[in-house]
Amino acid sequence: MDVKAAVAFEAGKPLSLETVQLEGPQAGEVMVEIKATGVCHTDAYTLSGRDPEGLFPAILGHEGAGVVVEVGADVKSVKPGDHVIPLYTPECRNCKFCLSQKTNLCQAIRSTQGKGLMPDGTSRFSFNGSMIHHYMGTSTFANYTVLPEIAVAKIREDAPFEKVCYIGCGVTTGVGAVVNTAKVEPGANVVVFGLGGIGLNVIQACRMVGANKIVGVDINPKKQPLAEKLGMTHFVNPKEVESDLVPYLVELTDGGADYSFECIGNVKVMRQALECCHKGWGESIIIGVAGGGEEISTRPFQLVTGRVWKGSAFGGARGRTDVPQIVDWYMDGKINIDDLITNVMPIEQVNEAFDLMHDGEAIRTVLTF
Ligand code: NAD
Ligand code: DAO
Ligand code: ZN
Repeated sequence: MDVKAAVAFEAGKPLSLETVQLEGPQAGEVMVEIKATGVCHTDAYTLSGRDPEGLFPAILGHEGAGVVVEVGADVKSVKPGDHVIPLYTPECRNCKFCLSQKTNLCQAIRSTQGKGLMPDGTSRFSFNGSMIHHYMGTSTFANYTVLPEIAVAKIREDAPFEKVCYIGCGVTTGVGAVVNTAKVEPGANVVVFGLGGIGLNVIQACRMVGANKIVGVDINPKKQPLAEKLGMTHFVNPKEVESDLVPYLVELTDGGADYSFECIGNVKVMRQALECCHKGWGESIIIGVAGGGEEISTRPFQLVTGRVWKGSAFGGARGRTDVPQIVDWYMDGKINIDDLITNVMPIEQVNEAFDLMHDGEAIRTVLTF
């Protein structure tokens, strides 16, 4: 069938709105009508050509929400009409990783997803007879897409698509890092580095679980008001701290953070995030994705004396299990998504959405179909 899609033909070039062809779902796959999709830094990173794993031509987008319109043979967990959020981290519940219960990094379709293909090694998208790659297994910059059944989370039908699409990446990444990876407990003191689309979700999850001091660190003072609305208790602009930042944060958190979160992707900040943690038990969670080839460093004695360095992908969330719960938290008013969606525009304005993100003004822009 013909579908409308924003196609990334080449790295570094604007997306091109085209009518492309989409084949129906094969066994174990579903076709989803995408109703809304967020635009995230990872899409921009791949489009820029800096992503060593980026493939072109491709249909980008990994933060969507929509409705199942068709299912292939053997699909049991969803049916046409179900509302779903696509998952770039699937949950097969059957691979070694899923069965371990120690990680959310399901590997069932890892190799083909990384090659921009469906599990059978082919693409469902084409343009004038030539293959177009899938992206992150989701390709939500199209009004219809095909995904493996294990890569969709079924959600309640009263949740608005143009809000809950953000749960497909940013919200779950930030909230999940707090509740799944760090397991922040009531009364904990936390420091959050970077108050963008991820860090603000870390902040609001820390408030939700009852953290005590929630310190936000950002070089952009414009981030302060919204971060405060979401639960930040103290704002620190490193450019305005006259002493060294790490001892300043240790002092502010009564001996160090119980938990810190790096939500920028800057390896120097990752070190600060570890070293501002409390001696003996403080845990630092790396969420930000650093540039290819970059390395982190600290003195090993930081770890010998009890600080812990961890990472978190998609908030440690097992998508089919945990995403519906996060949708409920939004619908119950426990987390705020509305204030984080700063712009909504039709897919035709996709390139403007990228410009807004680069300006640093928008937290999240959502595209509708
Ligand atoms: P963003 O650009 O919206 O936010 C980054 C914030 O960091 C901005 O407010 C900026 O002012 C601030 N900042 C930049 N340099 C700083 C510094 N030196 N000190 C303090 N603050 C600084 O980005 P985002 O969408 O929130 O994403 C953050 C990171 O998370 C990115 O690296 C992204 O790739 C990554 N990410 C990770 C996952 C995951 O699963 N681990 C998922 C999605 C995104
Ligand atoms: O190796 O199993 C794997 C895949 C890991 C993917 C983790 C994604 C981490 C965050 C990337 C940014 C997503 C928007
Ligand atoms: Zn699995």
